[in-house]
Amino acid sequence: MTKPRLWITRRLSDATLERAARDYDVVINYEDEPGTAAQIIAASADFDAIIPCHSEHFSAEVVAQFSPRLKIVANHSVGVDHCDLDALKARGIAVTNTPDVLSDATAELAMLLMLGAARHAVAGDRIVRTGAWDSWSPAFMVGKQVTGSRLGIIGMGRVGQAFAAKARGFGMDIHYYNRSELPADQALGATYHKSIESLLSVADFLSLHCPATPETTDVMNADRFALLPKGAVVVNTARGALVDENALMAALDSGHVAAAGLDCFKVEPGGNPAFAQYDNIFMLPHIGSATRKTRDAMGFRALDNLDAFFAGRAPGDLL
Ligand code: 8YV
Repeated sequence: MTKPRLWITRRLSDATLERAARDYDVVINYEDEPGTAAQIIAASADFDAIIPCHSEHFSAEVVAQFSPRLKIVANHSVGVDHCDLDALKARGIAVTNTPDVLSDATAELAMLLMLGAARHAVAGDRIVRTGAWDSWSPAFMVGKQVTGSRLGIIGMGRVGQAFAAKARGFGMDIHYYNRSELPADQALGATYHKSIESLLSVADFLSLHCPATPETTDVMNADRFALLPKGAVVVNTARGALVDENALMAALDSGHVAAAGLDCFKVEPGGNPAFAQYDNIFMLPHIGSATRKTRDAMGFRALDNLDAFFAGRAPGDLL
């Protein structure tokens, strides 16, 4: 039987690429540049399947130019805001993602950002690294204590719950907003808020874990930042689209928000150059899921979805 033809748009983990080469007639983009619209459109004529990352954009305009060969887009990501799902479905193309396997890695990074933002990681690192550390005082680099503080989580899905589990280890009092209240065995004592506004009023620390959709664009805007307790710390490991970046800077300028930890930005790659002047923004370049273990698991999950599809079964992560 001829193997399905597969395009892997980026350099995935070695184990993933080896397994893909064993089971598929695969073309791998070892150059690792993001796939352009023209490449994606051309691939729809040459391949039965694509494993893309969030760096390849399947907009309605791109999908409208597809040839009929492409049958499945098996994303190597949990977020699918780079895909116009309606347009893909309308053409009968199956779409899958990779939930679960990246929850812990992303939650670990959220914890790093929360702690780093709360405790002056950017300024502290620089002052030691540059040899500018020439004094000490009890009032020096005093931060905000995480232990015992109230944590607000927007989006209590898999990653939100994984972050809550880690935050419980820090003795945090966990509150959340979600489209629906979780059953007790998942909420594990976390307090449900029916509105984002109610959640924000208690969020000494706020962490965003919801998908980017038209409804969640700029979910943290000027009005919402104003509802946080003074001195709150904001963490975003989800998507840059969730935060009005000018409103965040205004809240930092006024001191209403004390610090932020960001792994995601409106513009990626690159981020927001205006953030560079803020020592109280601890930034990382969208590496929430970037651990060896998780990269292998994401690649294998995408391949599991493809295997099921080409064996005539419904992929486990069919959207
Ligand atoms: C990845 C992500 O960096 O899964 C997601 O939605 O944003 C990250 O895990 C990326 O999408 C890998 O393809």
